[in-house]
Amino acid sequence: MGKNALITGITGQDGAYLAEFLIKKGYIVHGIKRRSSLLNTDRIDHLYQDPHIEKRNLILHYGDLSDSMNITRIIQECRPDEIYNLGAMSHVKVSFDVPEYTANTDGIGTLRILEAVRLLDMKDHTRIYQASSSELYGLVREVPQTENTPFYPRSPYACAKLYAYWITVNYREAYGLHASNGILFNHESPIRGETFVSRKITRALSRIVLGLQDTLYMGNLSSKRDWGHAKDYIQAMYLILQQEQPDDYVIATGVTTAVREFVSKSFASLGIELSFKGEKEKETGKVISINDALFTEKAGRHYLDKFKSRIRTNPLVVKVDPGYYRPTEVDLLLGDPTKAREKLGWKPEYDLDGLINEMVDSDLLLMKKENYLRDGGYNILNYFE
Ligand code: NAP
Ligand code: G4F
Repeated sequence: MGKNALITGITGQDGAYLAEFLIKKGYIVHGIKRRSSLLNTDRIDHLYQDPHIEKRNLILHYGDLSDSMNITRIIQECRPDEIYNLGAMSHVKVSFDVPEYTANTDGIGTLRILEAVRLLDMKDHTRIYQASSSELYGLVREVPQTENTPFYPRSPYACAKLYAYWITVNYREAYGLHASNGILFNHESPIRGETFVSRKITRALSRIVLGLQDTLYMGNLSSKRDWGHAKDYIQAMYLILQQEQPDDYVIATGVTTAVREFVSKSFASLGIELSFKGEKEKETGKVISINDALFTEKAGRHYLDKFKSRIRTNPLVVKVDPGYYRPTEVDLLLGDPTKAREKLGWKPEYDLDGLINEMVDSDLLLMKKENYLRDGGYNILNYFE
């Protein structure tokens, strides 16, 4: 018989990819979704099955990580072989605005899962994956970061995740739970949340090229991240839970890139060359050349002349808005995934260019849809942060 998995955060980026991956492996996947006033299952709608179908392989439960009884009841009802705790208030900048909520969901939420498995006497039945984060390294103590690098969190989000990390280790050591941390570095995809920097860039680029937006306003362009593709990273989560012994693993590509470079690479993927000038909030990114053939191949000839005429009057397509700065920043993340490669046999398939290409292609397609609607007389809204 197939295994049962429970995914918290199934409606998020990683939850959606992981659910699809596990269903393909023959799992019955249970997911916790939050009640919201608008439907929030866009990322998993393609996996959705009518509740009247017998033998469904995707079953959704209403719930929230801030509700112990709800979490305990769901675990009791679905008796999962594996729990992937991906649910979290996952935006670092927003965590400065909602620190208590973040601590409750991202920190104590993890305790609620561990304690439920312990109280229900399921510790020999259920393996637990905790979504830990490279944000734990914060003001980094060494480069690159390994499983042994000391933590120095720099946000309420990272402080909450620090608690979650250690309570997972503690339940493993104190009660013998099969509970593991994946210390995942940044991972992105076409379904990444729109307010994380990668997706903000690829969406804005697409809108600028199609004439739906003039400027991309950015925060700190100099911070560096080790970016991978979410499709690679969810496989690492799965592998971690297939190990006989629970343990903690860094999951990263081993390559770090500045945010500015991510912007340049994204524009370059459509044949647009940018040059950056100025410092801090005075920094701007200007279009200095266009590769007509590449632009036409990717975006379509239809948009080329209009784009050229717009940038003749406004070539400064990237500007800085200090409103996006964080009170304390994480300047440099670079992971060393040696342990994961050697013990799990995990290796990412995507490199940064492949990731960016996929994200830009996907956002261009989405924004073309917006453009058709606008041309058809519909009111198009932008969703700025
Ligand atoms: P995401 O897209 O923001 O998804 C977060 C998920 O958590 C969503 O399904 C969200 O539900 C759910 N959630 C939020 N608050 C909740 C609550 N109180 N109770 C139950 N569920 C709640 O995040 P992601 O990128 O997939 O990341 C997955 C996990 O990995 C998170 O824990 C994140 O902190 C961690 N992580 C991510 C990265 C990365 O680069 N992506 C790196 C390291 C660690 P709604 O859809 O209703 O909002
Ligand atoms: O894309 P970000 O918001 O991701 P951040 O803060 O690194 O956190 C993400 O990765 C963590 C793993 O390391 C996860 F744990 C966490 O849940 C989340 O998925 O920002 C990346 C960098 C930061 O240095 C930020 O200051 O980009 C910089 N940045 C510059 N301008 C911006 C912007 N970030 C955002 N979101 N928006 C901007 O306009």
